[in-house]
Amino acid sequence: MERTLVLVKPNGVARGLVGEVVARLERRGFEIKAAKMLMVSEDLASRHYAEHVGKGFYKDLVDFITSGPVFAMAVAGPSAIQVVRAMMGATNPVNAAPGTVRGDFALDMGQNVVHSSDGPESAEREIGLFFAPEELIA
Ligand code: IDP
Ligand code: MG
Repeated sequence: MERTLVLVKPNGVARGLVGEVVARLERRGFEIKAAKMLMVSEDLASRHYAEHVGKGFYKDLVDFITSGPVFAMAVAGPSAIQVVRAMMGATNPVNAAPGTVRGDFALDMGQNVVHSSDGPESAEREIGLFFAPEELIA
């Protein structure tokens, strides 16, 4: 059993894709251990995207993730990190396979609809950024 953080980014929320993403995760068999709609603050954005500070696209990344409501989930299941990333598709949606979220709903790298954690340390770190311990189902 492994946990990962999934975000439906502001364009995904605005386009009404929260249910689509939740449905795919539930159908696959994952459990949702926490979920909420929130506005990401500049502070939370800079912590969440700390690894990207200094990159050319960093400002656009923070501007985008803080631009509107985000739907955050802690998702649990076998090999959740790897399997959920596969379900979300390649970072650049142009390369994302059909059948993935990005491959079905995105074309723009900067606005690629969803986030999911890329490893065990980042998953636990990111879940801790978005959820207080008492918000998580055991
Ligand atoms: P990931 O979301 O697939 O884990 P990361 O490399 O962690 O990809 O990058 C975080 C986010 O930053 C991506 O989802 C994408 O929206 C954006 N991003 C990454 N690389 C670029 C780029 O070269 N140009 C513009 N945006 C980028
Ligand atoms: Mg990443």
